[in-house]
Amino acid sequence: MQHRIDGERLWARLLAMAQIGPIPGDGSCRLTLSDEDEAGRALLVSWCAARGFALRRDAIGNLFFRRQGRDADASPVLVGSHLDTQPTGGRFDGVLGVLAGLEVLETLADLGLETERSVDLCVWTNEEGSRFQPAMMGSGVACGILPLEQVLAASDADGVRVADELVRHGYDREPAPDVGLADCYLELHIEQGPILENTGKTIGVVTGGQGIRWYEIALHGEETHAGPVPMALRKDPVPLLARMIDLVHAIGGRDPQARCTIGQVRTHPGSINVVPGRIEMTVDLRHPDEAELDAMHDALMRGCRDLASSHPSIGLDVQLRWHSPVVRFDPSLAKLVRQSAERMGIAAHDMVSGAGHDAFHLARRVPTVMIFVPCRDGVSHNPREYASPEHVAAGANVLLSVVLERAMSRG
Ligand code: HGY
Ligand code: MN
Ligand code: MN
Repeated sequence: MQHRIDGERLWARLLAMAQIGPIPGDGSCRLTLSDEDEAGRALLVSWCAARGFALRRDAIGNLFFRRQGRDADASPVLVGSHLDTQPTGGRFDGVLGVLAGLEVLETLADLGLETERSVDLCVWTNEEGSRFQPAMMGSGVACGILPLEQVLAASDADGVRVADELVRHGYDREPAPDVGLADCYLELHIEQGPILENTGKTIGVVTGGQGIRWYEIALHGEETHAGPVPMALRKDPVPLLARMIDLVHAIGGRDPQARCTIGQVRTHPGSINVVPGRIEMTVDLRHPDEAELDAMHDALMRGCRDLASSHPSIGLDVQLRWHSPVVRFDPSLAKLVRQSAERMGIAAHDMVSGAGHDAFHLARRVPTVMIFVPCRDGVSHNPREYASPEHVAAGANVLLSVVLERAMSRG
């Protein structure tokens, strides 16, 4: 017998969560550990408490809701994702994986199915890395990849630290479950790209994720008046910024699988009639092949050295802030996803994730796989982000099927 989730309940939950931190255009803004993020978490806590799913929290604010299995000693099956969003985020990125995970727990409870293994719903703190860097912070700490003290000290643009926000919201250093003891980790997510929609497939069988490198680059010149000083006498970093932009996009254009993004450019003091004394910019490089990502890194470092020497009056400082290596997910779990979709007559497509996810960290500790569903026009990190109720339900049903495969036996 093939069990099914309650698609209407899941869709209603997605719309209810979207009421928290709403922004124009049907989007969401719940920045990590903001009041909106905390309100979204509180709503989830209330839903889970109503079903008796016991909550545990760790020192970085990750949430773990457990539906107890028959064998308390058996390694649990983990499902989940994140609730924090980008500043101009959508209603599905991360939220779908969390609420589909809740829907799976509730469906198991509605059916009265006693699983051998416990099933834990995980909500990872700061997946987005927008307010606090790096991204995938909570899962990185839980997997022993990011040092707790380092991320607690991370601060936002206003100098507020992660540690300050955790204290403000009443998180304390509870003993964390060791995610390394889990049987597996399963994450449902919107694709955030155009492949599934363009191929007409409903389920993405995600076999891995591309590598990511984040950089912070500072260009140092000298502030001066925009009027009296001749161009040749200025120490204006803007011409070098133009060369840097060309360099980064030349690197990103080196092959169709390479990605480069300059997400932030800030001039200081940022006044219309002051030549900037300092310019800060960020660079995000990605590639599905680690050696190619290394080559992109080398090209960026070499290019920065060349530009620094051709602009001797301007200081150029490059910092690698974060490196998430190329990741491979578990082939046997990918096979379960493929078989589940096939059994349900749902078209599936093997693919690699372009976006980073908490599953990238989990995959370095336990067998892990992701399940994608299409998002309209491939758009995400945008209020326009949208996934249909049918695709949402299909993804959650495949998630339920794989959870049952893994949780119903100790095999
Ligand atoms: O950066 C990413 O790919 C993810 O959205 N944090
Ligand atoms: Mn996400
Ligand atoms: Mn995201």
